[in-house]
Amino acid sequence: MAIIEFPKDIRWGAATAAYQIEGAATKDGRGLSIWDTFSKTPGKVLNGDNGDIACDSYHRYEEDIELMKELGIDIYRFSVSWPRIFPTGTGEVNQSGLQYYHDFVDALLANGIEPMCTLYHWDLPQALQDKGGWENRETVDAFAEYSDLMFKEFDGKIKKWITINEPWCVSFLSNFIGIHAPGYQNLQLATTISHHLLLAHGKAVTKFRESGLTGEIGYAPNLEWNEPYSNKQEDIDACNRGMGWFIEWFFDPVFKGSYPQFMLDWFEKKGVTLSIQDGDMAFIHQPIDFVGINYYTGSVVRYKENHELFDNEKVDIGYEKTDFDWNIYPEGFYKALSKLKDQYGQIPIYITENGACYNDGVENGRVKDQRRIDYLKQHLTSLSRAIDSGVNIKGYLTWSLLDNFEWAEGYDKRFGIIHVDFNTLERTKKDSYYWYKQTIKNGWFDM
Ligand code: NCW
Repeated sequence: MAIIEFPKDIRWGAATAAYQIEGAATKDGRGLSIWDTFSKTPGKVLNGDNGDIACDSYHRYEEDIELMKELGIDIYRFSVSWPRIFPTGTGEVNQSGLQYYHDFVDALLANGIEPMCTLYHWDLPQALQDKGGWENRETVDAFAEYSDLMFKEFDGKIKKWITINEPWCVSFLSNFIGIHAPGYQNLQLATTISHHLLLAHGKAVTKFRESGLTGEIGYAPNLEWNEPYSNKQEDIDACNRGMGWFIEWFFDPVFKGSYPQFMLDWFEKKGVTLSIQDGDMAFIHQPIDFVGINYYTGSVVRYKENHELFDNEKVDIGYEKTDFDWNIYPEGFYKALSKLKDQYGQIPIYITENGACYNDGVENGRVKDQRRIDYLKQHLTSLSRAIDSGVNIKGYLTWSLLDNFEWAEGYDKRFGIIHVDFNTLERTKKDSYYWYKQTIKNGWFDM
């Protein structure tokens, strides 16, 4: 048995996102988002589920905060629903929406929990989608306006801001692979959007700096680690292209001021061009205070001509899988963090999401999710190795506090350390909740 111990100053937390937990879809003047539209389009979400009620956290946040308090977390990461603030994306502010987040943030603070606020976790106001969504540069400016309002409104209350959650998902998963809202399958569109998202991030950071407010700001890309199937150069190159889609494409512009040439060349080969306007890169390439990393999985990849986007294919070499069918690959977590350090230096990092989908249910009042505990132990062991090797880790937030609306998978996939019965909305602490509570209290666990 080994003891895995963490530095005393590491901050522990848990994360959620507005559309996945809030419900109250028509309450207090909330406007529609693209996820309302998408989830109500037949065939888009498993079982026809939608976020109308979700965990009903909009009404039950006091109970949720009690659960957080007992858990002992330092930080709670949540997202703001843009259409609650600007029901049509821009223009008139919905004061009731703002008031809800004031009440909520005040309650967190009163309980000694620091809020970490994500400004965009995928619920774009439908009114902006109707004008082209993220393809339209006006959406970028609308995001900057919305961010600016939030910074000023919550000055002194919220000191940790995340601009965009998982820009890869917002661009490529949603507009090229097409399984998330708005559901297009167009590589040029998705690539344009990826640039606009980075620009939106940059413009929000500019607003934050101009406002002179206290606090820290960053963004939260998701990383999927890839291992080459063999040491043949073609496999290594295919693997690097696959990974470059997650890492270099979304990190180089922010930290180096340019897009990676090997990826630009590849996109050009696919007939895709990037239209960068004067001044864009200056917005994107400016100092941020931390980067949020979302890590879940890794895959083995090999070269296959004319296959998928990068002439590569995933090979199943028998890794264990979660109930989402995602490979469990904790080594990739360590390797991804090491790669970030090697390529971009010792930027302060919060792990803004890490966790696993296991669908264990309640039996006699208990949820025995030992597999989630094992997953968390393995990934926290990798994190500890990364810290020991000099990666600048500030905090770790698990995904997710609660089982919730898992986007295209509806309520079928459960990531929570707290079980939610979606009929009664009753919360039940899982075994992993108790394990995490003990780990936070001790600052170590037995492996
Ligand atoms: S779907 C997804 N997730 C989960 C979600 O609940 C959360 O909101 C996200 O930040 C857990 O963490 C993120 N990520 C998308 C991964 C895409 C995998 C599908 C690839 C299919 C080609």
